[in-house]
Amino acid sequence: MREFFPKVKKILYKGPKSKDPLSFKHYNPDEKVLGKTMAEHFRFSVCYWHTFKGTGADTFGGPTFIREYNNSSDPMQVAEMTLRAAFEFYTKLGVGFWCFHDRDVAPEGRHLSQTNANLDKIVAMARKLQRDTGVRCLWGTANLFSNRRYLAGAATNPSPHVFAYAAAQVKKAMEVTKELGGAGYVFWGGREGYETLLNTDMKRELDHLGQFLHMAVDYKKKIGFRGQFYIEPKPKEPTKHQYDSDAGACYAFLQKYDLVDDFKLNVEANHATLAGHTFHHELEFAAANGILGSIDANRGDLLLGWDTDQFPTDLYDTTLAMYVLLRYGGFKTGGLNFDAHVRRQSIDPEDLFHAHIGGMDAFARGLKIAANLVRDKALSKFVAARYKGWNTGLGRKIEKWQMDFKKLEKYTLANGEPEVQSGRQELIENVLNEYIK
Ligand code: XLS
Ligand code: CA
Ligand code: CA
Repeated sequence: MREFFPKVKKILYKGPKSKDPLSFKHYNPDEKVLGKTMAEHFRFSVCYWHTFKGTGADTFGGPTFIREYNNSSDPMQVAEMTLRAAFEFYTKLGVGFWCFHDRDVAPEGRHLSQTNANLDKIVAMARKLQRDTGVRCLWGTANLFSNRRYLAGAATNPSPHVFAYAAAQVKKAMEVTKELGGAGYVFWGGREGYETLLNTDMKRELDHLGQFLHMAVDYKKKIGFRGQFYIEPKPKEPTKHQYDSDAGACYAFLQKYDLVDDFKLNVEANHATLAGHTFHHELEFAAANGILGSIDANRGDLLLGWDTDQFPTDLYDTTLAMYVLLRYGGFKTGGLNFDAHVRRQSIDPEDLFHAHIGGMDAFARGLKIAANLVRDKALSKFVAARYKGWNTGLGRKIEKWQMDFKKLEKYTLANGEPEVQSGRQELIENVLNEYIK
């Protein structure tokens, strides 16, 4: 069988002292942390679009990556070679999952039925490769943003014909995700937003989006697809404003349109920072509201205001992400998908491995640190002390709905000024630093 990454053998865990750059120093899939193996905690996934379809192009210049699997003028042959390369990559890296858009894996034909036939052919191959390698599909999705027809959005397009096309595309993408045994299906807004409010009927667009997602839920039930649906928040890019702007906006939208039981969130680190939040904030908000589903792991660059989708290397980020996950019981259907791409200058196929190894090791370190924080109650003891007033007396009565404004006034008049306490922020930051080693 032809190899597309001949210079790389299976990546093994060789421990923190390893000098081999193509080895894991911290990610040891079988090592147990708080009762679960690392592989079970993370459910690592590689994304198809950046990793195998990324070219290194930016707005100032064309492709910089030369890949063997792109070397054909026949788009279906490219699709087949790319799929083989992808499964070689997953196997050598040792990840259990992959994610894809319909249009990443198979090219569009001249009309939808041709496009669907192309997709069917590649999906049949993918099914076989999944069976042969044991690699599973974490989630699938439809690309409703690259084709010219979607320039003004898909479900929120002013044209009902585009709405219909998008529905047909999502219908097919759900069918193939089901066929691949996908554990989930993602709806990322793509171009669901606006460039200017001057030409936009926002209320109508939001209603259409709600209706579109209901149709997806209905169809899911109809075909018996049991994967989890996710919405992926992102505030801007490509549009000036995207309706799914952050976890809070998505939660409000899901509640308003009565979709909250059918969707969870796929939280992406870089989208959090674009929204002016930390990754930690978005995860905590989603988890606290019971809608944390899956994670797109990457990082942005705070000096650049756009979606750079870099590989995660920051131990504070990975630690705090794992700290949220551990406290809320970890992934059920979701996983940790590297929605990240190597930089334009990282042109060698091996750079794809270095990038993923770094991300997986950064999360493995984050998990171990977070587990120590949980075990020692290093942070939670401060939180518990800060809120202890709610466990007894007045606090308990309020939480039990035994008080009202009149009774609270009576209490205040009788008890005078409340005591104030230190928030201990600097002390807690020092404690966290002691654990991040
Ligand atoms: C783009 C998004 C996208 C989704 C899947 O910014 O991250 O890649 O994850 O459509
Ligand atoms: Ca993403
Ligand atoms: Ca992104």
